[in-house]
Amino acid sequence: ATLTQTFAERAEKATHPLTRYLFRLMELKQSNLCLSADVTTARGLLAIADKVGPYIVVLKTHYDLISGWDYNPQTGTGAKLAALARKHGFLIFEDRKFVDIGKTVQMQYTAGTARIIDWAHITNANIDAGKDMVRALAEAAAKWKGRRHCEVKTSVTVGALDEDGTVNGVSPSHVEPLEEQIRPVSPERDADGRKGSIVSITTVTQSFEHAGASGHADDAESVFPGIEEAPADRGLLLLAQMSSKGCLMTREYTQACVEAARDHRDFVMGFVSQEALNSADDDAFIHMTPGCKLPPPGEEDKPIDGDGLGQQYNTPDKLIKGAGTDIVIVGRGILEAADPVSEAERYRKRAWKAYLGRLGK
Ligand code: 5BU
Repeated sequence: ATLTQTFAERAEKATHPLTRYLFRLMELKQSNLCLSADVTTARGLLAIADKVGPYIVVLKTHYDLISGWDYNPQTGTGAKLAALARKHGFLIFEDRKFVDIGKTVQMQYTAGTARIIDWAHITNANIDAGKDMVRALAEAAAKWKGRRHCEVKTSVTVGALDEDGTVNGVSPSHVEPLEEQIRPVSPERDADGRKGSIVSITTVTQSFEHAGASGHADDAESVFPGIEEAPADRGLLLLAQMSSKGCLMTREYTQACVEAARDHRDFVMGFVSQEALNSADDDAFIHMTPGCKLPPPGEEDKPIDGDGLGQQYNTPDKLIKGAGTDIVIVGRGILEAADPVSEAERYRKRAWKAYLGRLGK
């Protein structure tokens, strides 16, 4: 069923609000292209996102290969990327490939330096460690959603820790602190910041209006005026198959991903895979596929070599029309072109044509 349905029809069937939004975006922009923005600097990332934004529906990142990433939640790289996502109408997909116990992935998703959940609409997970971690990530996303309307109040206070363990000089506590870090600062401090020490207290009382969660009137106007605001949701793609040579993911593993997706329809948007995995009743899920490259213009019949490091490539036609996936993910094919913007447009046209071909149009 999936192969013959339009993205507009699937927008109606999808259970996840972000998937519905994405399918509508695809129809509106006539694009089923994702740029894998594997550049090495934050500045380069923002520049390419702004230039290629009109041609794509998803921007895929690996934040950990980017130098100069600014972690400030309100003015940093994630927030700037989210503003570009609103401007051009695309979703941000951090290709983090979470794999660990549930508690750890929750923390990696929501905390630490990058706070992926704050700026990435979509992330992905490898379920080798067992599917409970999908539930763990889903719970973290639900909690995040509950908090997002709050404003942030961060304050740093220097106070003294009393004998009884209370801190003098704590910042306003009319709202429940999300986090409070009490660090000893005085030279004669006790290493554990125990009673009598001079301490510095950082209180994050509320979470900020999360990047990417809403639109703002002051954003530069989009070239696609019909674009709606993305819903304030977070979604997960399950890493069901990989593009690389000798990939060890078995059929059983891939099938387990399909089952885990069905168990978490409110959080799992679909799959990163090399082919459509849906059965007839599941066309609500979306498939995104890396390992995509076109032969250079004018050399259409030439085979496309891998990169010598295990990556294998297929054309948009083969992936979308042949294998039934929905979105092609292209990195170096676009990034290393002499003119990445016109190359992005070439990929967009090809991928869209492959989709129309699949529909028999
Ligand atoms: P390329 O330059 O188009 O080869 O980049 C492909 C990107 O997709 C790169 O960021 C990989 O980490 C990512 N990728 C992949 O190549 N194959 C996979 O199966 C998955 C991700 Br999952």
